[in-house]
Amino acid sequence: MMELRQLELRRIALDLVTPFRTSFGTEQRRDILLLHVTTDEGEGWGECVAMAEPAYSAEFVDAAGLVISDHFWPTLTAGGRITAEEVTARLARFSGHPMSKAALEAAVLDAQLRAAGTGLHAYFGGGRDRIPSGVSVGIFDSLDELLGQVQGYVDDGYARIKLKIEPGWDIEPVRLVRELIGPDMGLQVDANTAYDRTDGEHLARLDEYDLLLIEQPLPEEDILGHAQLAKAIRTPVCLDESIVSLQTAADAIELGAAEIINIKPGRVGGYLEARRIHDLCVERGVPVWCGGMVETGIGRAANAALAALPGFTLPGDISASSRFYRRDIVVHPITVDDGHVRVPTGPGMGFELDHEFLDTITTSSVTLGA
Ligand code: NPQ
Ligand code: MG
Repeated sequence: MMELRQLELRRIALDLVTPFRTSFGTEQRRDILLLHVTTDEGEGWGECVAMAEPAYSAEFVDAAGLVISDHFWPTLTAGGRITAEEVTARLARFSGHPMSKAALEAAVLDAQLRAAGTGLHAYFGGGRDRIPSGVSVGIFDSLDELLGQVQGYVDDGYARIKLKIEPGWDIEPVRLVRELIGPDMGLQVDANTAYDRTDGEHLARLDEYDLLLIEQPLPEEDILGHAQLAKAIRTPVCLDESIVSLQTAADAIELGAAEIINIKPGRVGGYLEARRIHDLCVERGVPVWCGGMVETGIGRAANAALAALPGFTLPGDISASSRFYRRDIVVHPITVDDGHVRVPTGPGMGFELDHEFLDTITTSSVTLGA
């Protein structure tokens, strides 16, 4: 049990190495909220994956800062000493905001694990020390640009390619990339909810390219539509935006809408709920993989520790830090070697901050007392 003493809300700005275009927008400069908690047993850091705009989900970074400082932190500290395992329950009276709750739980868990001299990898029961790494490839103005990027990632040794698709940018990019990478390399697509129920026949045309999965083709609330599509096409249907909790995962599986699940700790309210969803999927025989939200080295290290669990049988979006950033905020950024990422086993969430660089890209810092 720890006594929460202080919370720093720090905003940083980081440019992406290349613009990252998806069906919901183009990201170039990241505005990221980091949480730095001070307890009577030590400090911890957590990363909030909410984007600057409520485009991927309803959360956005300004709102995350507000709901954490005005609602979540006062409630967490009012309840006295706490463990990381109790954070979700203590915030349960507040609806929604899973990415904000997850960032708080992660910061407290980081402090707790560091105080105990152990790491997230061990906390989750150890498991693999290296995991297969996939890469998410955006939408481009030309097919040549796309093929050039994909060839670069193949040369980097990634184990699997994921292509962002949208109406008008789907069949042809997939056909050409399959041709480029050959029949044996893992290939999948992510629509980020860009299609609707009338697109079933069109999406069935992707079946001939032997895709691992099609991710979130329909709007997040259209669970029945995904179940109908799963029956209509051969390519397995994977859910991302629709899965915001253990309950929504269980229901989607029961309804036949999720043949595979992309687990993102921030989207489901934290690493502990992510672990619960993993365990449910193992029980139900549903393959899972760890999704990404273009995290810095803080979230990337923790995601790798989660993805070492046995049920993560498909390559995740835990790419090398260099896929997105020229320089990361951790001393040992995640790298890809022969298609795999080494799982950090260090104390806490497994990262060591580069404070000097972090201070140079900090755009604001507010500290709240208990
Ligand atoms: C997905 N992630 O799987 C998300 C979408 C996404 C790696 O494709 C900044 C922050 C830019 C989060 C772009 C990947 C982002 C982002 C795309 C998330 O649906
Ligand atoms: Mg996705």
